[in-house]
Amino acid sequence: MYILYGGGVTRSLGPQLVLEEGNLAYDLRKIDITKQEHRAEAFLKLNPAGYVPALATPEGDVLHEAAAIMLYLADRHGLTDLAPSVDEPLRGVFLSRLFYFTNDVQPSFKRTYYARRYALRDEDTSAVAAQSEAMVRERWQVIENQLAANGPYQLGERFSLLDLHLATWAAYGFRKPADLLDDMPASKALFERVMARPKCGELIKALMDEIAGFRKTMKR
Ligand SMILES: N[C@@H](CCC(=O)N[C@@H](CS)C(=O)NCC(=O)O)C(=O)O
Repeated sequence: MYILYGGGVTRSLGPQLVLEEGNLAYDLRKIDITKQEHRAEAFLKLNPAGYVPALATPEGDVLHEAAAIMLYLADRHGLTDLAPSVDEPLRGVFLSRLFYFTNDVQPSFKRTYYARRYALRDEDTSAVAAQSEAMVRERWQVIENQLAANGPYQLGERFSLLDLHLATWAAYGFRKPADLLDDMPASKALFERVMARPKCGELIKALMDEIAGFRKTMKR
């Protein structure tokens, strides 16, 4: 049995969607980041990086990094409907797109939420958030163009966990859930396809509701 740490407004939903799509047994343990539980001693013993999500494997290893967890689950359980296997030529495009998102899109996205950490002076926080948002849009446009030219999924006709991963990030939006998609029609169409999947729609909707509530109390 896997133990997934996260829940609430966190991005544990990416790994959770793979667990659900793969029919894998898991227990979800809530770590409340609004109460700093991700920096508490007990959690740091599990994941010294102090972030959620984290996944404890049946062997007792604790993995972190949402995309790595998603890929690990797909590979380990032979979920080739979620990730091309290592001997498939398409694996190269798949890895390239996954790493592009985690290395290039995600950090700017996260900076929009934690702009305060990056501003040298309090009064610069909004400018850092605005600049980070512009960077997300510019980097996301690369994906949008790929989808418009060769969609509907990131691997063309083939659905994969890339699309689950993208949907969880899109769900956050900037000022309200999923607002980034207002200017990205091909990404929006992909998001709607993911939402229509029986195991995904309700969970993504629940995340969006959590985010909408969280935004009201959140300070950048
Ligand atoms: N690179 C990590 C980032 C994880 C991350 O930033 N998680 C957020 C919650 S969605 C978190 O732990 N935030 C708390 C913080 O940064 O202090 C991943 O992709 O899993």
